Amino acid sequence: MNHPAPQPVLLSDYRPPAFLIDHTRLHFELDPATTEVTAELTMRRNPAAQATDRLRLDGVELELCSVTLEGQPLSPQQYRQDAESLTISGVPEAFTLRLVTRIHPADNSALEGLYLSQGRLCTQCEAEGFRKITYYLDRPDVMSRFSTTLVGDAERFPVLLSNGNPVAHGSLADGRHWVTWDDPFRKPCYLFALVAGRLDHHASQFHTRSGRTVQLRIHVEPKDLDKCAHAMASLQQAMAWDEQHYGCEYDLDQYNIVAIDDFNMGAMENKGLNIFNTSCVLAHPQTTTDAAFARVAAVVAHEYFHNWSGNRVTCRDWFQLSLKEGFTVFRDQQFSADLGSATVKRIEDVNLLRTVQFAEDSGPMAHPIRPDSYLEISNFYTPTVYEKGAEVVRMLHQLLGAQPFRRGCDHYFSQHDGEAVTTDHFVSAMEAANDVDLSQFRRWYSQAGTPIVRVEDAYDAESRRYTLTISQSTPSTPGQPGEAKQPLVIPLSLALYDGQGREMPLQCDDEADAATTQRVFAITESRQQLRFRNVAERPTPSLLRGFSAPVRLEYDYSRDALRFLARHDSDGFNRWEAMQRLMVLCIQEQIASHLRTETTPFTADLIETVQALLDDQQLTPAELARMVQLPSEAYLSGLAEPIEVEAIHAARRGWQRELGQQLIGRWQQLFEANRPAPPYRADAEQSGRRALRAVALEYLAAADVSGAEEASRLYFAADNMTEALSGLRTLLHSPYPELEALREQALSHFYQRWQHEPLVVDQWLALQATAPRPETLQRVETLLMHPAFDLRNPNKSRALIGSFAGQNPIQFHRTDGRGYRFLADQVLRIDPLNPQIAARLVLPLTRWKKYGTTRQTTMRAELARIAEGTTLSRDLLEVVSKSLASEAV
Ligand code: B3K
Ligand code: ZN
Repeated sequence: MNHPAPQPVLLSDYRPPAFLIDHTRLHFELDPATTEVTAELTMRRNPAAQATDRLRLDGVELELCSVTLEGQPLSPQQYRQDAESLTISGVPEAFTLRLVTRIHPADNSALEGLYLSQGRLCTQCEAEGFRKITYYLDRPDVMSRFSTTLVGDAERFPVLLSNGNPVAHGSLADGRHWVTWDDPFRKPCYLFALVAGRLDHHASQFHTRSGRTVQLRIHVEPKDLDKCAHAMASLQQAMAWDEQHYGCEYDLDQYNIVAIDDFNMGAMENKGLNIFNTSCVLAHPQTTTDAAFARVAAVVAHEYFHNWSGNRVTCRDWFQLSLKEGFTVFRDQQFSADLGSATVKRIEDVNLLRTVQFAEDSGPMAHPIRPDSYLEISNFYTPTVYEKGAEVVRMLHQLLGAQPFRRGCDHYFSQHDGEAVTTDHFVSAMEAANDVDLSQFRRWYSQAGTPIVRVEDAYDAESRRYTLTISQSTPSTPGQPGEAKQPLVIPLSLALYDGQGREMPLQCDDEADAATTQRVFAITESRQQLRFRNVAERPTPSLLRGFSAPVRLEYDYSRDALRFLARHDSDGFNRWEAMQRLMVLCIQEQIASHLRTETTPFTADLIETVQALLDDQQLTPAELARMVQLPSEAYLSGLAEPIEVEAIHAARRGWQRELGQQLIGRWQQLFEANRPAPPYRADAEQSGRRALRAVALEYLAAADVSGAEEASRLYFAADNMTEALSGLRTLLHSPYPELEALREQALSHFYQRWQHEPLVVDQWLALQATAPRPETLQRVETLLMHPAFDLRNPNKSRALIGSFAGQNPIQFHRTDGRGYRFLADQVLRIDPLNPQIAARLVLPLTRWKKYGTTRQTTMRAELARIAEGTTLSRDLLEVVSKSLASEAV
């Protein structure tokens, strides 16, 4: 590669900032072509840092107009400017610095800093976007009080929003108007935001527990005003929930949310002014699926919860990202669990963790939840930092107990309010509030990789003793050889079942009475035993209940034991897990048979167990839907090495057809019986029924062509997006050649009907990109030219390119390598426009090591072709070069 190698940023290089900024006064003359930004910074040396009179400010792609120090204009000889900074030497102890810069929002396609989306100006500053707005100390441990004046054309920008509370406004003679916002809470610049444009809003209020009234507003395009009620209700629920469960109350007079079409991720928690991807805020039964309704509620809550876990207490540096993200994900997971079914929520969260995060952990980008080095921080907003980070917080909750955990949180918030801290401060707060020692637990923050927990058991009928032998190890990850990994504290929640399906009392060797039937044991050694006495018969163990730790559990469950647990385990998650394990075994049997080009009969045990579950009145429709759904190809791939793409696909499909055909009457009956009574509600009860109907429909369509025709009828008759998409997807993904015309008819009907709803068009693109059919790639290539597609819009490129590469294994991994070439071509087109998105989309290629040698070679050749680009962004360079270098690992 012929790039000058960018230098990694290291956690060990952290030094406190040399200067502090007490007050930041910003003045924006807004214009899409050229916006002028005046920043007046009240600064002083940091008494906690080594004294210097050399001030270095961050700034990227800025046109510097003037620099004034203590009222004196500086000449260009008095400062130094390079591509990333402005340095002024000889600054006094305390001073005011005034900087005028110009920026060009309309040309900003990276969607970081100040940019234009559908005629509206908006910002994204986390992690390091503020330096694209003005020169500043762009690091989270510099917290400042912000006052912001926005000036803009009153016609074009009637709404002018920033952080905090509005304190003044006025009009100018030239048709412009202005508003000044003041944020009384000190914050790092990554939480700064502004929005200017034509927006309508949906308004409501919230009365805090101390009696203050907060004005809540969701700002959207006029056409989307009817899609705000769900987000608003979710916000109000989240505000009440955080008061009740964490004692956290909102602190400003206003809470504004703005929906934006062009956004790199889901949403952003800017103080008092959240900016959201439209996909995470708009919801209406006609255009939004149940899953998307749930996502809106979760993301609205997540951003709201950041007001305390992130904004009031923020991160010292970006290595600490999981401090706010892991904790906030844990909080939003708790909130969603409280709102709907805790079991279903846990199943969904664990499914995501095990498919996406475990894959990351076993690939070239594996990193601890607190990374210690990066080239580009944007690449570390990962499932590891977020989802595994949340699991680490959950383990603290599990090990300490709910009340002690809450005491720790109270301590954390009260000790560190207004500060920028580290993950270590969080763990220390838990220790201090509860008088415990969590030093070994801290390894979870620094050690990467998914631990493997191996359990073996022995029963001695004579002495009535049962022994579990537990060993743990963590595989090698880049920079961390397996031999160097240390044992972690692993909370192992378990119960033992007798032959009648009853939980047995847990009486450990060293304890007097058997107090409970479920316990959480803290496993701390590489190898350790748990010994139980007075065990009347050989038990069936229910291990890692509720997925009590983010590990791969290995225990040689017999198929009978799995069937038994799937029927009897009182832990809803482990019931599902037993089914998953049973299905994995059955599918693996078929995979092996495909690889030997033999046929192996489908075993009766799975069919019988599914049938028994379908008859089980105790399960809710939502639980049943998850329990009888086969594990995804992505999950099955994570268990295989090398990944045999075709065999996995065929084996899973084979089982789907078999279960479909064997239980056809039951699927039909479930499909009919679970139609929710109108009107539509996206609540747990109704969406559970629709989920079950969708699963039943998939089995029916796998069984024979009439099921796929049923799917088409559902599509055309549906009065809500959940069922319309369930019908359309099932039809589209079904294998019957005779339905070709029907598929085309349904697809064009869908587009005709929804072409004016961008989020629905995204679904239309994703559906086509994920169809496991040989012609899909050709179709995706054609769709790149469709008027509905826009390479600059992240939702569109994720829907078409991201879904194809990430969710259509059989077509992406085509043996002719065209899937890989397609992805590399698109990544090379996107990188100059939007590096963050390019670095995300490329990820499926970086996992080459998991595949057979032919695929490895082709995938690596495409990565090498990307790496040859001379103007690669730092984002893409980091991901691609780490993947290519992983040869050596
Ligand atoms: N904190 C933001 C993510 C910012 C990503 C910047 N590349 C959203 C969230 O986690 O709430
Ligand atoms: Zn977050």
